[in-house]
Amino acid sequence: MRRGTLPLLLGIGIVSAVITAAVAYLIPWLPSPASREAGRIVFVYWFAEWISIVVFAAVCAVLGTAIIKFRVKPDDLSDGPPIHGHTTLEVVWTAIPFVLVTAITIVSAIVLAKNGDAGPNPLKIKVTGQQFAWEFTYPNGKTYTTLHLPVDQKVQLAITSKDVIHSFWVPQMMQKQDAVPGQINTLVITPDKLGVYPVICTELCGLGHALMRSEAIVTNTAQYASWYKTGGAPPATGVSTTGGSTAGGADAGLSIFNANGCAACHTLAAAKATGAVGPSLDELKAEAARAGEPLDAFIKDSIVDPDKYVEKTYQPNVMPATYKDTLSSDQLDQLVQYLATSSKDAN
Ligand code: HEC
Ligand SMILES: [Cu+2]
Repeated sequence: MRRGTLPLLLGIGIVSAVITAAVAYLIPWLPSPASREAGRIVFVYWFAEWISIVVFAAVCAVLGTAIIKFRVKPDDLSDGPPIHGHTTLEVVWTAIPFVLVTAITIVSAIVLAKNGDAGPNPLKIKVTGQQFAWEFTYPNGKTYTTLHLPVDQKVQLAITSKDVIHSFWVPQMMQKQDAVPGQINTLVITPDKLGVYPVICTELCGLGHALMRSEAIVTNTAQYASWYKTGGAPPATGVSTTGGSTAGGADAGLSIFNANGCAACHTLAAAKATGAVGPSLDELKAEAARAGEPLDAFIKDSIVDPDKYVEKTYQPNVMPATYKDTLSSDQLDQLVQYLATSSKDAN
């Protein structure tokens, strides 16, 4: 070995390792985990990250040293020495990556198995995606538009969709699971940090996709229990229960409006909705007059058969045509009444 080669190798290696480790640690690449599953995923991430940092530093050290120490002199036109392989070196550079990759595989497999294990007694919640809203149905049969979770309890989500493929994601809980019509996919989460986290649809599912969001509210066991017992009185955020045949009046209409993703595309002052994909529902009276129909009939037709009358400057085939199947006739009536009254108030 030429003089000074070893210190140079070590020097470049250490400097590269420090720089990459700083980039990895000082920039917050990942949200801080809010579930045990996410904690394990972060562990796998750093396990692979450290291996990568060491390998990267080793490559930089060898490359840098070769460039600095073994550069040909400008007028040296001679051939290098003939080399015929190096068995030890080849065994080493095959064995080390083999061990590292196998280690990552084993750690990932263990975490995957643990993260998929719902345990003997998980809280089971049904999650339903539809254009463009989420619904969460609890063991007592009640359905909400936000996901309430008790801290430190294993939860098994059974995820499905009413129309196209969506995907359930809470960034701080890191796992994603597709919501596929006709199929139930499960996801286990064990929230371990109190807080309110976004629920995001992470599968492009149509025009309202970017607005297909909800909230996961993680509370302590006592708060959760009282929320669950009182039938989930509407939280301060203004989101309320849906689907219950006990509910009635404007509240029920508003809930149906929110639970069915109408707000993603329509503006409606009464619901604090500001969607701009479809016409403003504050102007329904004028729109019904233009279509030449009585208000209630116009609203009902527009929901059941959106392309029957298409407002000028808007496109057909944008509003989902599935509401006639997904809304019960009670819900449809409540929704029509709600829209008819809200738009009258607005005028
Ligand atoms: C993907 C976006 C989208 C969603 C979700 C959506 N709509 Fe629409 N909606 C539209 C568009 C675009 C139009 C205008 C074209 C048409 O009439 O089909 C429209 C038209 C309407 C009209 C007629 C208004 C007029 O002036 O012609 C009503 C009423 C209406 N929607 C109600 C609803 C209700 C209630 C929901 C929820 C159950 C809903 N929409 C969900 C996009 C949407
Ligand atoms: Cu979606």
